[in-house]
Amino acid sequence: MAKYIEGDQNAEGLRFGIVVSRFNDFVTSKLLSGALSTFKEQGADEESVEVVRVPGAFEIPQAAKKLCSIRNFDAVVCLGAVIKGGTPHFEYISAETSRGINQVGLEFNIPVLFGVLTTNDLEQAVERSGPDSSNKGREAALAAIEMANLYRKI
Ligand code: INI
Repeated sequence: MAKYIEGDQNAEGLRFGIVVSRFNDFVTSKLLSGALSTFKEQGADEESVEVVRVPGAFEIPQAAKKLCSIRNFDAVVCLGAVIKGGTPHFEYISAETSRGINQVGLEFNIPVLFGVLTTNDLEQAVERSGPDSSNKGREAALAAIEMANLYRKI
């Protein structure tokens, strides 16, 4: 016999922060739409979701850390798009962004979700930011709701 603990996908009464980067805005704005509509569909109040914009993916962990330190969110969703170019720049930005986002969640004991696309090309980014369930902003928002409910139960 064991007791199982897991979160559900009811967002009523939960507070969410979203950090979204402006770089590759034509993709990140769609990730943001996917996350916002998912929070709404799952029952979150509009005023319980706050959106913070930063210049690029590299700045996402910094803003997420600031949010976690001064606001009382149940979860923070990070959204961005790092698209590979011809130089090693992509590797530095994507590695530091993912590492930083993970660190913030562990440091503050708040679910901090990774909705940052790291793709080889624009086509892959577009495929993952469409209006359907493949939208990674939507996926990150659903994971945020589940984790926020899980943290309340543990
Ligand atoms: N920022 C991104 O969010 N995506 C990218 O693809 C990207 N590329 O390719 O350079 C990018 N660079 C900017 C970076 O995130 C910082 O904003 C900048 O270096 C200032 O710190």
